[in-house]
Amino acid sequence: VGPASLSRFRGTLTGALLGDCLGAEFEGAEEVPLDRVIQHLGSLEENRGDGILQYSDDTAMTRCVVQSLLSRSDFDDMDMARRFAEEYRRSPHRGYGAGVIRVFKKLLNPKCSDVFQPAREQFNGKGSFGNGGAMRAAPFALAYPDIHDVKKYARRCAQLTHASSLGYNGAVLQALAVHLALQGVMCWSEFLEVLIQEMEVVEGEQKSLSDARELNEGDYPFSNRLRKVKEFLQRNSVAIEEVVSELGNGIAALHSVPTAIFCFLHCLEPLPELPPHYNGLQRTIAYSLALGGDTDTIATMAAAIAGAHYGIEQVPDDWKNCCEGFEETEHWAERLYDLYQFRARGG
Ligand code: F2R
Ligand code: MG
Ligand code: MG
Repeated sequence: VGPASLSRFRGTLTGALLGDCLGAEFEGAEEVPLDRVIQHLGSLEENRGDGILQYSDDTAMTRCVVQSLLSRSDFDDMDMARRFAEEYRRSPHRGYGAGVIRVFKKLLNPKCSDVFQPAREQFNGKGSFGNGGAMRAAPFALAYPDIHDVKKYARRCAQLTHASSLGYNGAVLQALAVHLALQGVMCWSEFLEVLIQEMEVVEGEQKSLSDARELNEGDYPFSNRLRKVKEFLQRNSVAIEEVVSELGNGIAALHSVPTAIFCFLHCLEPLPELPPHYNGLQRTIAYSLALGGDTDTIATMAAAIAGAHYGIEQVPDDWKNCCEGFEETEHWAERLYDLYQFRARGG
């Protein structure tokens, strides 16, 4: 697959959908034995498809992001906020975070004039550090070829619900990872180095430093976790328990975005514990689920990166056809590709 090819765009959005639909089965489970994961994934091959696996809030919000970017041909904060709130009103039982639904309810109030204000009021004014901004960040890498735009709009979109830098910086990191994977070329160490360099700048901002200190995380928490990812990848083997205890598998962006990046990079090569016929994208999803915890969200983020890297050719039809909404996903990937190419030509 060539750099920023249509196959990679389709792979990104379909990978994200798959990760969410397949991961939802295990969300919140403390331990997920690998044979259960393999059995679950194997059952998809015996199925008729027909979108039987429903997507959760991760995809519901990603779909809003895609639809807003396509209909406005750019980032429009009011339109984006309206779509999130309307989607929640139409379909409130997609497994949204307990806090973020307060934001939607305020956004639905016609008197709400500043669409960023409800997010600022969350958690006694501290803002949410959940991974809800990061789980929907992949489309920014598909709409904007320029890395500055990818960072800027992933962050602003996340700030509609997540005012803590520990939340929105996770969205920046996730969008950057998809952006890099979409371009192809890099080896894992280069990939991580670029992410660390970018995140050090992002996390050097005053609000990032003060938010991290307030939560006793120390300075540069995302950059430091990426260094841990690097350390793990340099080893011959790493146990799932260690990945969970050092990187996390939780609902906070800090405890899930670096983990998703690790899942993608760790699965670049075959793993002895996974079926040898699995390709890289299948390995990434299976491994993400085996971590337990916030499986739908870690898998959606890891598989969006993997889909951007490997392209649609690695998405098995019988896995894809089991996911609610897969046809529209493919169609939107093509339209985002056109938008990206238009911008890349200076449009
Ligand atoms: N919510 C879930 N899973 C829970 C169970 C769902 C179940 N299947 C069901 O249907 O009932 N998953 C989804 O939520 C995550 C994304 O959450 P988001 O959008 O970030 O929400 P929120 O509410 O802003 O943050 C999540 C929780 O994190 C804690 N938190 C965040 N900021 C905090 C702060 N400053 N201080 C203290 N706690 C904070 C709170 O517990 C929030 O509720 C994804 O996993 C998605 O799949
Ligand atoms: Mg979810
Ligand atoms: Mg989740």
